[in-house]
Amino acid sequence: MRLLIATSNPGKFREIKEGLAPLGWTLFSLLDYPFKMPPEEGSTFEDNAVLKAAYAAKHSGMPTLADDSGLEVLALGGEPGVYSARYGNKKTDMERNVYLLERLKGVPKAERKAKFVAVVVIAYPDGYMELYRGETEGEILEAPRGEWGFGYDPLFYLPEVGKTFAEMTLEQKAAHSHRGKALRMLVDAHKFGLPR
Ligand code: ITT
Repeated sequence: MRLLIATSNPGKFREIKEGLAPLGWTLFSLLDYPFKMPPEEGSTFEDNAVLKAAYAAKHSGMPTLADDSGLEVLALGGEPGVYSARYGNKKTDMERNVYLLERLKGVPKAERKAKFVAVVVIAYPDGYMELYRGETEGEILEAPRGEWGFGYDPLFYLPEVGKTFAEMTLEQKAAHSHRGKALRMLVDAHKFGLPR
């Protein structure tokens, strides 16, 4: 299958490409179809993933995958959630990480639980859609650790692995991550046949 990956986030693109590799599909990016994506106005990850995938499928005429994802921090009532990419109106990953640490100042380790969520949607030009959701629970550290990944990865710690996402290889992150889980569901559905 030929599939457009409608994301402008290079970190996500790399992980999606890796996750879909077992299917052997031909992947395209927004560099191949340079149209402007719509504003993400939904109040859930599902709403935004559907909005992005359906819009890009309509404008490209191709089956299109979109990923809407984010971090939910328990002590902050689920913030930043769907606002993860623009938390505190900060422009860079580094600034958003600093802002998150400020918001969590004084919150003890036991209360720094957080969850990453990824919703991956494939929209087809005829309106058919598939939706997959993956979640991973962890803790927000008091200082960043690790060089890899993107976004909040240096602050997101998995106690069972003893590493942040930013200290993991691409393969190790995929084995544990919200996005890895959603993509494995997609791959299995396509390997074993979708009811369509
Ligand atoms: P597209 O909409 O173009 O795909 P985006 O980065 O704006 O790119 P989202 O609106 O889904 O995508 O925002 C997701 C944000 O959540 C992302 O910018 C990161 O800050 C954070 N995030 C999501 N998955 C992550 C991951 O695996 N590791 C670290 N941060 C992640």
